[in-house]
Amino acid sequence: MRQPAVLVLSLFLFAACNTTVDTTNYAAPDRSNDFRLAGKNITHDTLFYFEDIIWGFTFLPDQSVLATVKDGRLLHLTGGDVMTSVSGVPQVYDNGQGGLLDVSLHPDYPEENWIYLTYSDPEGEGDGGNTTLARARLVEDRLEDFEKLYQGSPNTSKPYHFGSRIAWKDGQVYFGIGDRGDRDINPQDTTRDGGKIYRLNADGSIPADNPFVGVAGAREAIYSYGHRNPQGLATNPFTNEVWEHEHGPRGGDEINIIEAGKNYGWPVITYGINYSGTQITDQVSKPGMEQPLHYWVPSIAPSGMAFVTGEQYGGWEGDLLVGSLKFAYLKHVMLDEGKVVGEEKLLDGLGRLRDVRMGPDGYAYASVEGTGLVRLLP
Ligand SMILES: [Ca+2]
Repeated sequence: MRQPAVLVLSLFLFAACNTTVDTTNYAAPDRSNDFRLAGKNITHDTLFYFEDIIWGFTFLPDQSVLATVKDGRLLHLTGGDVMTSVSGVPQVYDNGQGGLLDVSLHPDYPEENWIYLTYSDPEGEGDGGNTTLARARLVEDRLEDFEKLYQGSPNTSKPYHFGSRIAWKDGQVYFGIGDRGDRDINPQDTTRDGGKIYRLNADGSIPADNPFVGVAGAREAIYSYGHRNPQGLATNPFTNEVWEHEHGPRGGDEINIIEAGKNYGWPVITYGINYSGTQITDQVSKPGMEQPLHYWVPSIAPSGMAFVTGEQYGGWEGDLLVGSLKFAYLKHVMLDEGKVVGEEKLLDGLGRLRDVRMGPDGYAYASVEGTGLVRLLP
């Protein structure tokens, strides 16, 4: 049943709350008087109805929403059910898991009025596509000054594992490219794209202190490697660490804290097995390879990730919200001093949960396939 229009409008009309987190103070939330609101006490309202896949979304300063649709549309949602398709979006390779992927604003937007996008790019070497990070300016629902900042290469027509989310830390942009279905050649080889987290300056240049700068043959944009398919990336506002999650095979989805130059093991070590049930490796650990902070067996197929800020959800500040495609719920991952101490399901059965973000009003928002954009209400 459709919600009253007043609820739909409320997304765009709420008073701006101060949810800015002072990242110069990296203190973890004080849990001394903690109580945690139980997930069963969470409900939602639907702010924008949409059947297709909203892969990513972000809030503009006027509290309207930019949303990517996997098929290549970039939507500007300005209130009610009003949506405008932004023009000037590049052609995407909409195949399998590929398409128009994440969207993010420059952290100093609108002074630095750049919109960042990741997408499966059909241009470049070879058939098929690979993941590109690009930026452009949004001018009256047109993209202008479009620039590609990084393009994974070569293309492949495999429809798997494009990544990718965009995150920011200290003015630099991080994004991921999945292994593109070539686990035996890409993730462990830093001279190849795929199975990596990358770091660039906001203008696309490569930071001089990136870990593989000056290493013969290496792709110097690489920040970490040995990843399978990252579809969650977010900077922890309490610790200033970049957190990632990635799809494992059958079992073995992981949460990792990303550090420069480190090897996260795929496919040499994993807690998962092949979809067919056969073993990939009998190794779950190896010297020189990072252990995940947390892993899921069976797989939840994680998508989207946000740290809870503010006090709307009593006691959840500093916890993680992670979407599950497979089980069609939002997972509340409880953290204490950087460790996972509990999990619970939210919005159970609502739909394949693709992305989750904290909104400027201090509420969490999620994009749900077959439903649209919803807000979590305590
Ligand atoms: Ca791993």
